[in-house]
Amino acid sequence: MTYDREHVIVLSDYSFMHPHLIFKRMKQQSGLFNFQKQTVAGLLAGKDQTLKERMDWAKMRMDPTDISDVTGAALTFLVNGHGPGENWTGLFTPGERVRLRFINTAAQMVFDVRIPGLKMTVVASDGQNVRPVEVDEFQIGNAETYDVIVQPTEDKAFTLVAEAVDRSGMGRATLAPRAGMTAPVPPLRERPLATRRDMGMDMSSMKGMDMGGAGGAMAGMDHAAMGHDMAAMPGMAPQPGMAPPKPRGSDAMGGMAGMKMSMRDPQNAPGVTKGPGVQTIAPMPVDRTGEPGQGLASVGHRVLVYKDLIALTANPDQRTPTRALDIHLTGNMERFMWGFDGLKFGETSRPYTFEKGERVRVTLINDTMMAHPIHLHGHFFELTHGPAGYGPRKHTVMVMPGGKASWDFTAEPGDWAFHCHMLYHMHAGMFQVFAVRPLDGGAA
Ligand SMILES: [Cu+2]
Repeated sequence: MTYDREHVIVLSDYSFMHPHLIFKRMKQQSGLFNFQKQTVAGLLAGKDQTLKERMDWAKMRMDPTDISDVTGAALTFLVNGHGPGENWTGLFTPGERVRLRFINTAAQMVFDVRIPGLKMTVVASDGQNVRPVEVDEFQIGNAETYDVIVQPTEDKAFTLVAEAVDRSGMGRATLAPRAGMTAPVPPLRERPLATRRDMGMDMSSMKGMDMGGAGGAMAGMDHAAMGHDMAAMPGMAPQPGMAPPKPRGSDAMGGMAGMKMSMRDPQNAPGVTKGPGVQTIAPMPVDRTGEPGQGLASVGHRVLVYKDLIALTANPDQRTPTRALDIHLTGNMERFMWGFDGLKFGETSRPYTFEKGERVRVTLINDTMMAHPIHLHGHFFELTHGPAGYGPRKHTVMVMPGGKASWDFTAEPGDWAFHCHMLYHMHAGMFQVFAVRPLDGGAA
């Protein structure tokens, strides 16, 4: 798409504390930086969660306000290296089409970006062109990039808001015809709370389903054939309205109201190594790439979702994957342990291995209660939605809690880092190697 000028917008989070000190403190006491815990007054006033919900959370020893583990209490949010008060300003001449190239370089913070009064037309993500899509706001995970075009026609200033996903602060800048101008800065919005959907146990998709009494027709269904294994098979994605998997374990399915699901049932994730690093396993993870990010579900304007992204030109490799691989994102928030498939990077974990040129469908399943921006080096993978051959090509995808995200990729020879792009999660062990062999030249 054509444009008259461009500005690179680098979002970051800065702390005066040394990262090792932040990490140590989180290890000692997760939630330390979460100063937004719910209050008894809030409970009595009927705000936030009900008592029952809160007790459910307490039983799991987790805190639903833990949307982000390092917050504005320890961080300052910067735009192009400038704090909110410094007001970095990008200039424009009214009527110009201005391309803004957003990059989230933050160590830990995810941002929600908007420019009140201006529509943003998204034209690229992770450096790859997409069909233009007009939005009012988008969420940007660590390492993601979005290019948007705006066209301010009036001779006035606009505030560029990069609000921390946990609403603990914001990065702020200005777009204006002349330096020194400002526009109103909106207040921080209400913080999001993690939901049952984030726990991968939302029942709303089951409405209208015939449960047939206690267990009913579902009783005989095999989870392995109905769950993520099936979703990971090319051309076999579950259809809307299709029965979700029957959770295993001792809890019988006694109809909707009495349904219980365990968030610790290992049979819901046979490939995951069980241990202290796995606090929860989403019993019923769903594809959430059509949903706005946490905190953006009801903001009253159009928010970008991954399913809006369609590649502008056809993808170079359109072969059907010959193999499906599930990778679980696992963690223990209490102990600040993070990993893949229950293992942190290191002694007991092994690289994921691929053959050179192999076409593989990877499904990321988030068993934790936080979103993770998962990043693969050396490749662009294609999210699996959209017209055949036009899945958006990306190097980083946010996987929502209790959610899944699938992508196809063509393995390039080498050893490639594969990790959560939140610094402290990666450092804690949410890191692995994609080992693709043979190397060029035939070496093993
Ligand atoms: Cu992470």
